[in-house]
Amino acid sequence: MNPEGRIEKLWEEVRELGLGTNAAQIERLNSPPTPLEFLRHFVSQNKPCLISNATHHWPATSLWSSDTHLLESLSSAIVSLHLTPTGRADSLAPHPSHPSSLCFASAHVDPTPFPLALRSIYSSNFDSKFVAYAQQQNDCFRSEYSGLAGDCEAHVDWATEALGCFPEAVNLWIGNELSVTSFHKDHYENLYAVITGEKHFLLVPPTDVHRMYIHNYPAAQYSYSKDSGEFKLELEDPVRYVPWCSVDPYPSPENRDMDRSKFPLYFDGPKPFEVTVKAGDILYLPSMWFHHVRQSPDSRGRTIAINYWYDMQFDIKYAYFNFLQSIPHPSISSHDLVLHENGSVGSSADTCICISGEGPDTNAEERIKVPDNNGDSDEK
Ligand SMILES: O=C(O)CCC(=O)C(=O)O
Repeated sequence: MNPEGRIEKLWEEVRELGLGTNAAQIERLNSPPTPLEFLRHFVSQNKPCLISNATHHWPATSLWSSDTHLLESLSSAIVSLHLTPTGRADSLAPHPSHPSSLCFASAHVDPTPFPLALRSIYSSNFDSKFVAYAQQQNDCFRSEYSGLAGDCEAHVDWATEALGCFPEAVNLWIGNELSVTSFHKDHYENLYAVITGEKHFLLVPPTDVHRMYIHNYPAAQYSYSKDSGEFKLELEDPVRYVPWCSVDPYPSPENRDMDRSKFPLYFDGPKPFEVTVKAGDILYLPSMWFHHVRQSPDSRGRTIAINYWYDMQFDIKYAYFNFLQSIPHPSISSHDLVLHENGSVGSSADTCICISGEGPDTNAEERIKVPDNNGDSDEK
């Protein structure tokens, strides 16, 4: 079998043997598992699951259904509001000086009184000057949103017991349907709970890393001027490269054909696992799984979620993943032109070599939200 066929066989076998399914569905549980079940059937197998009826005992499920309690509890809180022109933060955007190539664009982060932040999220629409998403990730629930501490559990007890540690970070996410999170992976075990509205995840196992076309992109940041109501996208100085997934699973109609031909391993390969997380559900999103996230708001126009990041084990699975990622896929060549550090334009494959010296940086393409103890780079 040629190397291409062997990698494809791996995608197939992981679905058949590891995940027990070829259908693009993950396992569903009607109530929380015991710590032992969770550890045996899901964490140790790096296998996602969706748990219904997982948060009905949390005060947040009733208290956050209107804004009254949120506004009272956070009346004097200053929160980090992320502003972008389109709702796509931490995603690829046209390079500011070479629009035919791409850069990795981060949001303008605006420290904002919570009542104003909520109003800005409500007023984000196709015609507004910006799309606002409260998506600060550095453990924001326990800092910026500490006024809501009593509304959700401090940790997910069955996960804490299974994983043998408390969460490293707890984050709150408030947005509307315009905010989309692009494909990436994290070095955390993620317990993701939706309180109101719905989140739509696409999940791709770590073994499919070649299908995500990870390349190094120069990092850039939006800055928003309240006076002019305009955004400027500027490259970081000195230049910093961020390895990021190139695939947009929902390309616009005008880009569809081009994207399908640029990323055939993704579009012609196995379907991603699709899961909608509803109010009351918790998604277990295992470490290293690639995920893309969209959202549908509740009747008031908001989606609110909280997630718990637990440290992952840097074990043999992690070592295998790094090994797999270091193997070039024979069919991935120089489709994408990206900018070299010296300003010349070259192939993305070249760029990886020219930046890291050792092929793609296997530790850097996830969004690192908290200072961590594992020696990974801090991208945000
Ligand atoms: O909810 C979102 O927009 C993104 C969530 C996410 O990427 C994560 O929990 O790692």
